[in-house]
Amino acid sequence: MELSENRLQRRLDKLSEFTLPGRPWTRRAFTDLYASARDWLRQEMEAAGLETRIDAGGNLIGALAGAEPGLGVLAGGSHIDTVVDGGRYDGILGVVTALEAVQAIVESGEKPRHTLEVIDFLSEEPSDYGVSCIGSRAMSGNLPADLLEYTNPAGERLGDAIRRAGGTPGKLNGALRGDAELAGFLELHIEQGRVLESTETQIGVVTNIVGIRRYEIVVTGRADHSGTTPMNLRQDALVGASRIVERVNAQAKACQSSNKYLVATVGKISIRPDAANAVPGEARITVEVRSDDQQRLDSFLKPIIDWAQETVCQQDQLRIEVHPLSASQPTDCAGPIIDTLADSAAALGLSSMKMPSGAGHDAAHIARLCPTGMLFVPCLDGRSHCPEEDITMQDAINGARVFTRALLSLDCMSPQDAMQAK
Ligand code: HGY
Ligand code: MN
Ligand code: MN
Repeated sequence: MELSENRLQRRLDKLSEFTLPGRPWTRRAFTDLYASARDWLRQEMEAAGLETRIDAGGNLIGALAGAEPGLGVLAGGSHIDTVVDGGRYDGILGVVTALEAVQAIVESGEKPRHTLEVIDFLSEEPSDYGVSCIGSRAMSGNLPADLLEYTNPAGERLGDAIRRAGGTPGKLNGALRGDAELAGFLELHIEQGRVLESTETQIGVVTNIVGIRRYEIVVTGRADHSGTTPMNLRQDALVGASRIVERVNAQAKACQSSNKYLVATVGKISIRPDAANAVPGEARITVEVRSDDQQRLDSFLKPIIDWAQETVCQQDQLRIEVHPLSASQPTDCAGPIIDTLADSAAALGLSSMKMPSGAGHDAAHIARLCPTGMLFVPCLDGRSHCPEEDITMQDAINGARVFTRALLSLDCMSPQDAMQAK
């Protein structure tokens, strides 16, 4: 059974062409550009001999029937949406690799025991509706009805956007896959950090994926004329928000420890009236906290809000509101899949190391449904979520070979073994 490096490269190149002109790489979920990319991908899946469908969560799925359907589905995939001005490989490497692996199996004439699925999850990146991992949340029954009411800046409900993407929002009141329907899930992804590159390791085998909390904090003061309002009479919302940003950063630095991972970021800010000659009356910031420890995740923000109420708000007569946006739990990958990935790398003569993922992934949600594993390949200088993101084709093909070998190993596992991986 042979993987085609040329076809892998061709598909990566073609999928990369679906980007906003002059803003590589920007392929935001729910846009026409994204719909065109998905339509191209669907055609590639069908040309590879897969049956395609869009599930109720808006996920694009290509399936190859197995010889023993009772064994359940082995799936692989990732996402093809990007952040704004994002990277060329974040997400698409996992989708294109899963498609290449299954197409190579089709071309070998071998019939897999399990049904194999290639999945492009809807909107993995934080969307304009304030929610990320929309398709994998939906598939795992973690997209509650209140999130469907979130709106984008144009006022469209998330539920309507999912319908526009081919999903059925009315059917999202539970997991979209039955118990044990999925026997296992694998996701190949670029590392988005610099551990593999700095240790010259070819493959990362992911042990666990951080949990993520995202909040919007709205600071309200009073918009005033910047020229006629004395400094001691201002209620400057941006000054207040800036002090909270500084506090988030300081508290995250104070939380650093050798055995627990925690990072916090304020990556988005908007102010009103947003004019050079107006004192800001409102500032909105997003606070994102990531950790492998549930208790640290849950307890991070409250001390900051309490401090802000007693200081920032009192001193400058400001008000703050905290709106939780989304949450994902710290997730362990399945031991037997970790071992299968490590064994596959070794069998191919590739160096590997076990490591946590500081990035969130669809795999973290699918792990609620079935034994799940992830593997990383190095990316240049650890850069990601920026146009400088880059990998070598050798690393891409290394990842594809390990992914494919692990998929074949899992396919030959007996159902009992697979179930033990839970
Ligand atoms: O934000 C993340 O961790 C992922 O790259 N979407
Ligand atoms: Mn990303
Ligand atoms: Mn990603």
